[in-house]
Formats: sequence, structure tokens, C-alpha cells
Amino acid sequence: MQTKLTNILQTQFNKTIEDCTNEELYTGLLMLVKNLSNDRKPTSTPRKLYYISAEFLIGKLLSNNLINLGIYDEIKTLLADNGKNLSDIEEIELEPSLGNGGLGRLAACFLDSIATLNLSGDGVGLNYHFGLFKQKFENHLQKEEKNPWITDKSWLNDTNIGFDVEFNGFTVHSKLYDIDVLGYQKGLNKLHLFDIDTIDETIVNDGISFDPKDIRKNLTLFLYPDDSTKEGQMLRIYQQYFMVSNATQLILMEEKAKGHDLHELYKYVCIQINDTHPSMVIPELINRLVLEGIDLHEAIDIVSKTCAYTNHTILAEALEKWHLEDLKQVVPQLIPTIQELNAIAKSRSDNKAVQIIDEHNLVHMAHMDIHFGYSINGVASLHTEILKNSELKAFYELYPEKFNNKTNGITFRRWLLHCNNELSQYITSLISDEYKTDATKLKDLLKFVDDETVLNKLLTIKQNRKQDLCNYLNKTMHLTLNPNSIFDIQIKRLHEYKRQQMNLLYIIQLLQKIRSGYVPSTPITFIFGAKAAPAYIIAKDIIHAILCLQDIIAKDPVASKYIQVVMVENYNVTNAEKLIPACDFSEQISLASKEASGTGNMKFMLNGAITIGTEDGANVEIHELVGDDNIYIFGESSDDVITHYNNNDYDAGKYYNNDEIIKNAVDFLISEEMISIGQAENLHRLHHELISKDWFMSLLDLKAYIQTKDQAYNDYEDRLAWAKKSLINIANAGYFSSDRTIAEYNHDIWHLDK
Ligand code: 26Q
Repeated sequence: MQTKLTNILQTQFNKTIEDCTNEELYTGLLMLVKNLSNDRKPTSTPRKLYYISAEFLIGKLLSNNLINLGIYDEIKTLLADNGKNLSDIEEIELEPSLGNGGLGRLAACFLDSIATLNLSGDGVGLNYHFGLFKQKFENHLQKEEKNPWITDKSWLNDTNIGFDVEFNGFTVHSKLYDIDVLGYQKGLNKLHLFDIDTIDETIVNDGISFDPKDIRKNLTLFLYPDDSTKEGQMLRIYQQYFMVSNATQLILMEEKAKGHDLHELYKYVCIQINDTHPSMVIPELINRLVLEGIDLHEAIDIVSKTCAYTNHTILAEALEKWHLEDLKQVVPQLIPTIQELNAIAKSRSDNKAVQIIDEHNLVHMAHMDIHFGYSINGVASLHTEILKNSELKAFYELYPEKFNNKTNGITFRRWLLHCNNELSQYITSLISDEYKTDATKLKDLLKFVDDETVLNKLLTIKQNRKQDLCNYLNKTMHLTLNPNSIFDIQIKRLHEYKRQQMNLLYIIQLLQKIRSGYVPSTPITFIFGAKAAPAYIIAKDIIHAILCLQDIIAKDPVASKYIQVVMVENYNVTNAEKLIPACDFSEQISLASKEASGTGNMKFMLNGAITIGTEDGANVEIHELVGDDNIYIFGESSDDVITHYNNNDYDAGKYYNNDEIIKNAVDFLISEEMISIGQAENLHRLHHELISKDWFMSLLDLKAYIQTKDQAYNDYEDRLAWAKKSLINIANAGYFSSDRTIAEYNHDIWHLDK
């Protein structure tokens, strides 16, 4: 590698490693990786998967590619020998934030595992110029800014592939950019990102606002943050159709080049529809098969054997329903096909709940996927059960054989080998490195549960990561954290169902307890990281309250000795990689039944944090794996929560009025102290929301949450007992490798190698 790298640097810059700047070294390494990718054998299986997704939250790629090529350690040492630091060079790379959160990050983990398992499977998505907004805090409020990431030196490779995509009255011509996806040790696939070259980045005004009218200029300018307002919705339809029309044309082009008979497309191609965002691929592919001379009903049959759909949410507001009129305005060519699909659906069942087009002329995208796809899966076992038994019950009765569960997973290359190299090396020293290709081998760590040397070493490694995090936050955000405090971390999108506000209320009641004389044994640092959708008012109010509390506690001479609140600006993949390995306490406190799976919960577990959580999403499976003693579970069950919704009998005011601690904590939000540093309007709105609506029932579980956390902080004091819990979590995390998840998708849904 040394000669390869020095040759590149010599020809590019006429310099040695030692003389190069970090920018030059970054460019050199980028070229080295691209050269090595060219030498890799692309995957080739009889059937090929196209994973279509509006989001691929890939994060920085340099280190991961070095790891997957097996040259990370060598390059790191080589650089160090020449006075250079690989992590400084990593900083040069800009993070592509092409996703909102879990769904996008899952797609990125999946690409890594698909390549690693040497399966043919490409990602297809959009090349957003600014990705998800960059978050800034000003006056304790979130501000959004554009988030550029494309430079002339990036992982994007130009291709000369492009297609005409027809909208109502005009046509755009696309351009495809590819990113190589390298598997661990073997495997090479592609992430295809479509764009158009008429995008005008200068139409962005202040923040992230822009003129939504000229589609040619703005089509791939931004990733849509969820919960966006009505005016953005038309653009979202344009984006989605652009994505699926390109995907369809790419697939047909590749299939024809392989000489495959399109009548048998399903034998060679599988399309995974990642949530409903790519659902228009169904009518689009039908239309294009018809254009190829295939009879409409045969085309529908072929597509039904080709497409599979993953559901990632049961929140009604996130299930896409487009007005037929709006679709007609953007893509009139799909309307007759959608109407035909609706007619077929009606002929299969007269149950109104399974119609594609409802009585308000809303097109239910998920319904189309279920009728005209061959598989539908949830993303954790509880989530799949809820789909089958309540949310999609009518469909389950119609097509029981289509439903299956695929519990999410994460790639251990990024979420252990890269982000916690010391831990990964220590595990290797204990049980060999077989766990890197067979994650279930982590179970071998259980031999050491009572080995004090091992337990102490785990504590030291955790302490090292906490110190690293302190250094990083100090350098990048000028924050000073106490490395000897407990790190209690909640990082994820800001959403009421995830209940950051419940965590906030815990901290407030602890502050009040400390002010009346209580002294915690070990100081606690409460760390938050979260972006709120720009139009999601209450979510932004919660951020505001957290930032105000952060200030109040910092200025309190007594309380600040024991507790600190830190909200990390611009939470993204890059800082997740620093936060997760440093965590003692992983907060997974969604209202039971609302979090489809969660994947942060798995990343924390793998890095030895202990979960405090509700029986929701994949927490249920974590609980089953580690047992009662190694997780802190609290709160009402999903069945009971669903019953509350059905009976409409949850009354937040009752909890507020009947409990002194709850009342005092909630009222603190509108105290003199808060109002004097924050915005009265925002704080009053949040206060009112909590006591009158509290749609996600944070007051319902608050008391149980307080008790459970207090118990957990107490248990933390016995350091060896704590380390044992940590080891048991790591040892049982193997199940959550995305290699396992992908093997299951392949075995049950894709059948790529048969
Ligand atoms: C829908 C309509 C209009 C505009 C935007 C959207 C939209 C955008 C993004 C709806 C949903 C999303 C993202 C959803 C998501 O990230 N879901 C998460 O998926 C993870 C991977 O399966 C799960 O672990 C999480 O539990 C789930 O919340």
C-alpha cells in the first residue's frame, strides 16, 4: 500500500506523505480506494436486488472503505510514521446527510451487508445537493441552514447514463452518479444516485427556503424533512416519480443488456420498496413493461412477483396518501394504471379498509404495495405483530402468506470496528476476530462475565471513549464535559413519540430534588442530540426547553456540581460515531407501540451501554436477549397503550393534577426562571400541550421512568457489577448485525443466489 499511496501523491502533488497537507492526503486516499475498488470483483448472483430508497444516510466513507478493503491499520500506521493522523484526515471529508434518520441509516447499513454477503444488490436513490439541513442553535432555538457536501473530490463517480423522465407537460433528462459500495473483505456493488444538471443552488435564500415552483431548478436540491408542510408535497411527488422512473429505466436497461426475457423479469430482478416513498415504481414498471409489448395483466402479474415492501412506521401521519388530483397534475400517465390496480383490489375484497383509492380520492401508497407486492415486512417482531393484528389487520386476513418480520440490524464495521477500534481489538484479543464475519461469535465473551481483569478493561475502554468525546465536543463545539460523570444519552430525531420531553421532565425533577438538598452519588451528564423537522412546532419547542434548561443548570452553582445538560448541535452520523461509544446509559423511551424498531438502541448495546427503555420496537428483543438484570425496562405495555388510544381514555391532566412531583416538573417549564431566558410563547405552548393533550403520554410513564432511572444510577455505583451488565450486552449484540438481517431478507424474500 505504501508504494501505491506514495505513487499517487507523487503524480498528483509531487510530494511525499510527510510533505502533504491533510487535504492532499485525503485526495490521495480517495484515489487509492477508488483504484482498489476497480480491482475488486463485482458481485454476481443469478437474481439482482434493487433497493430503492428516498434516503441513504451513508455518513463519511473514507475509514469505512479502508476497513472493508482490509487496509485501515496499515494506512493508519503508515500515516502515523510520517507524522500524520488519520482522524485529522477524516475531518476533511464532508458528511453526505442524505437521510432523515433511522430509515436512511438502515438503508446504508444494508448496502454494506449486501456487499459483504457477496450478493448482487444496488441502491437506487437521489443525489440531493444539500441533503438534510444543518442545525444551528441561536437564542436557544433551532435554525436550519443548507448542508452542502458535494465537492470536486468526492465518492461520486460520473457516469454517462441518463434517462428522459416525463412529467405533465415537460421532460427532464437525468444524470446518474454512482458510489462504489465495498463489502467487508469482498463484494462490490453500487449506490446509484440520480440528479439533473439544471439544479440551481443559488435559488436558496436564507436558511433552507427556496422558490418551489421551478422543478428543473429545485428537483434534487434538498432532502425533504418529514412532517414538511403542504406546499412541499408536490415537489415530493416530483422527486418520488423522478426516482422511480429512473430506477425502472435503469433496471430495464440492465436486464436487456443481459439478454433476459422481460416476461420473466421476476426471475432475475427483485425490487425492495423502502417504505412507501418509492411506491410509484409499481405503476411505472407496469407502464414500461406494457410499452415493451407485454399485455397489461401479464405486466401486473410480473410486477407483483418482483416487488416487495418494507413498512417502517405505524404513525398514521407518516403513511403516505396522495390526492389523486395531485398525482394527476404531476404524473397523469400513472393514473389509468393506478385506477386499474384499484379495480383489481376491489375485486379481491369489498372491505373498504383495503382499497387503494378511498372515498376522498386519496391514493394509499402502502395499500398498492401490499396488493401488488409479494412480501410485506415489519422491522422488529413487535412492530410486525402490530401490523398483522391491528394496523394492517384487514390485509393480513387477505394475504397472510405475504407478511413477515425482519428485525433491523446495523453494520458492525461502522458501529464497532470503526467507531470503537480499541474495543474491537480487545474483543479480538479475547475471542479471536471471527466475530467480524460471524457476529454471533460475540457470545464467546460470556466466558469472561466474572473475570475482573476483563471487566476492568471494559471500564477503562469506556472511560477512554468518554474522554475522547469530551475532547471532541470541546474542540468542535466549545463544550466542557466532566469525563467522570455518568453519560446518559438520548440521540435520535426529535419527535413527541420518542419522548425527549419525558427525559427533560426527569432532569427538571432531579434539579428540584437537588435544590432541596439531595446529593447524587456520581454526577450525571445528560446528553441530547436531535433535529426537529422545520415545520414541527412542538418538536422545536422541546429543543427550546432543553436548551434553556441547559443554561439554567450551568448557571446554578450547586446543581452544576452534580448535573449538566448538553444538547449537541447538528446531530448526524459523524457525531453519533463519537457519542455512542462514550455512552453509559442509552435512552430508548418511546411510547410503547410507536417506535417500529429503533437502531440506535442496537448501536449503544454493541458498545456496552445499558438501555433504559420501554417494551417497544427492538427493545423487546434486546430485553429477551440480555434478560431482566441487564436492561432497565419500564412503562405501560404496547397492548395497554393501544387500548388507551382505542378507548380514547388517556387524560394527561389527571396525572398532572394528582401528583406533586409531576406537577412541579411540568410547571417549571413556565417558571420565572425559564421564561426569563427563553421565549414565553414557546414554553407556554409546550406546557399547555403536555397537560391538555400529551398525545404520546409522557406523563403516563413519568413516575415509572423516574423510579427506574434512580435505581439504575444507584446500580451504576457498583462498577464491576455494571461492567458485567455491559459485557452481557456486548456479547448478545450479535443478533443485531445487519449481516443477519440481510441473510434473512435473502433467504425469505430476495432469493438472490437461487
Ligand atoms: C412521509 C410523507 C411525507 C414526507 C415525509 C415522509 C417521511 C419521511 C421519512 C416519513 C417517514 C420517514 C422516516 C421514517 C423512519 O426513519 N422510520 C424509522 O425507520 C427505522 C428503520 O426501520 C426504525 O428503526 C425506526 O423505528 C423508524 O422510526
